[in-house]
Amino acid sequence: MHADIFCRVIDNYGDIGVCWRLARQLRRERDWRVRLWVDDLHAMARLVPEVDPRLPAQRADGVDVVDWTRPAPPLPPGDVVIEAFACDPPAEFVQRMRDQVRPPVWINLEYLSAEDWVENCHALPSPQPGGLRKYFFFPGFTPATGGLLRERDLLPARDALQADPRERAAFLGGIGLPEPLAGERLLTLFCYADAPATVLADALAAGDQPALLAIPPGVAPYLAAGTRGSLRVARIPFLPQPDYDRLLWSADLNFVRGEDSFVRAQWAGRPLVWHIYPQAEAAHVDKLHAWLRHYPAPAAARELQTAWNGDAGASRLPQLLAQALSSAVFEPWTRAAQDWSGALAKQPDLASNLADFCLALQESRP
Ligand code: TRH
Repeated sequence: MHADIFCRVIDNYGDIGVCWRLARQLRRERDWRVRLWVDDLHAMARLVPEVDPRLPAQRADGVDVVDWTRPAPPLPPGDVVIEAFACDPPAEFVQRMRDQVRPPVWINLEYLSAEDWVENCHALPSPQPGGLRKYFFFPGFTPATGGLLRERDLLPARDALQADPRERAAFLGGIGLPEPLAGERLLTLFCYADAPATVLADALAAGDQPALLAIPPGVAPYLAAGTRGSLRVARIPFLPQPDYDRLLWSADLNFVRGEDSFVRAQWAGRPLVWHIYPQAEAAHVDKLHAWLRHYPAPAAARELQTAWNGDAGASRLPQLLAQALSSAVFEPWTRAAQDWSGALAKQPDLASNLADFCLALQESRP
């Protein structure tokens, strides 16, 4: 099979983060030929340092990467065309899709949401001009959705690192983080600019639980490296995607955001706090509550998520942080996070679901 994946980077790193994982997985695990069209190779190069943003076309990890800011070369479409997040492939390319004797299977890979309506919309076709059909493919947390991206070797690699303190220490040292001291928790912070990160830092500094807070570039720039009370702040470099996974596995608690780091923090099997991408008319609040209905954390840890996102109870944030980080809550939260990751891992992953869906559609056509 030969797939074209189209990725438009709207902002930040989540669009390319998701598309790159999918491209690699289809290549590695299904042996598909994959061509990934990206309109911001500079963003991609931060996650995938082997990518050279100056090149119009290149191969990375077996995937053909095409710079989509230049006039599209007249390449024939593959068997499957995946547009990420309704990003609209170029009109000439869609015309070439129509011109095929057997037009490709066309997928719109949608944003992740835990809302109930996703199950009803997943896999629905949408008729397109010229006789084409585009299918909505929704990631999600239940078997009636497309599932979550999870590479075959992900959880064994996570388990190996989590079981080996020397490997963890070597990894943390390699990215320039000091090794956590005995009894000190490692926390990571990846959030949007409006997150109440100062409240978090103040609460950690004032608490009795020692914490080492690792912060990537561009996040909460006002929190400088150094020690204050129980808190040590460390500024870390932006990591290649596989190392960011390892950081999440190594930490005791991950503050994550958007879509892809949010999913990866769930695969870390450790407590997480989600900073959701803000949407018009506060649509993200429903999305947050929908996920919380699934996430089996103790009450204080759940309330912390809404307070962190500025929803009802924001003024209670310091108190909720203290509560959620106390051993009485943090220990059950850690166990619940492991169980949640284990329960999700029983479902098939998104790339496998998507590949099987495309194959079945192909076979069912005349
Ligand atoms: O960067 P994000 O906020 O991305 C997005 C976009 O805003 C997008 O428009 C929106 O639609 C989507 O979220 C929901 O957050 P996200 O999704 O977590 O993506 C971050 C990616 O960056 C993820 O693949 C992990 C990666 N990353 C690294 O590879 N190394 C790092 O050091 C860090 C901090 C992140």
